[in-house]
Amino acid sequence: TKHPLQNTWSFWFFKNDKTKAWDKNLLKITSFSTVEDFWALYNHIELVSHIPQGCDYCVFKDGIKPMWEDSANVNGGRWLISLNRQARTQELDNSWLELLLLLIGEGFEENCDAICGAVVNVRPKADKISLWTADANSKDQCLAIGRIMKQRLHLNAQTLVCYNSHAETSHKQSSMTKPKYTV
Ligand code: M7G
Repeated sequence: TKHPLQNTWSFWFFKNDKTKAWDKNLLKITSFSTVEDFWALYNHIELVSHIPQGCDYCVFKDGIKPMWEDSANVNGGRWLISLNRQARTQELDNSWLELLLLLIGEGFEENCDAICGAVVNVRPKADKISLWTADANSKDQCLAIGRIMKQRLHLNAQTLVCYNSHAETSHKQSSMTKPKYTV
């Protein structure tokens, strides 16, 4: 018998096709709800360090679309880690897997219900790993989640991890937005 997870999760792929609108490139590939089905999927797909530039992987709780507009995300935000190109391959793959295990293993203690999903963006300048939470205004909850993420991804204490609300991210004009929280 398979080992059930607390939640059912969906795996999404963002295909970098500039001829299409952003949301048309976002494809729900499959869902899983057991440990075994998670590993079957993980072992079947490309490591994130091998997917083309401009593409994303997203893993979200079933029923939540990996977009700002989803009702589960609209008041939320994300903890964001940027990894420079030298970090590609090992550190990128390791950190993404570690974050997935935190998600599906419900590693955020009393704040698991606030977790929506996780995204990895493969980009020319810097890859990004982010953890999306439901309520950007719940400061203590956001900070508790951010501290666990920072610790479990083995980021050194000097690395600043920043949280922004999706409202800020979606309205920003430049790439520099003052973080709402940092850990
Ligand atoms: P990105 O892929 O998150 O990061 O956003 P990047 O700038 O490093 O590539 C790129 C663009 O995709 C944004 O400026 C938006 O035009 C679009 N986009 C990204 N997200 C996450 C969303 C979303 O949730 N909703 C909508 N409507 N557009 C989005």
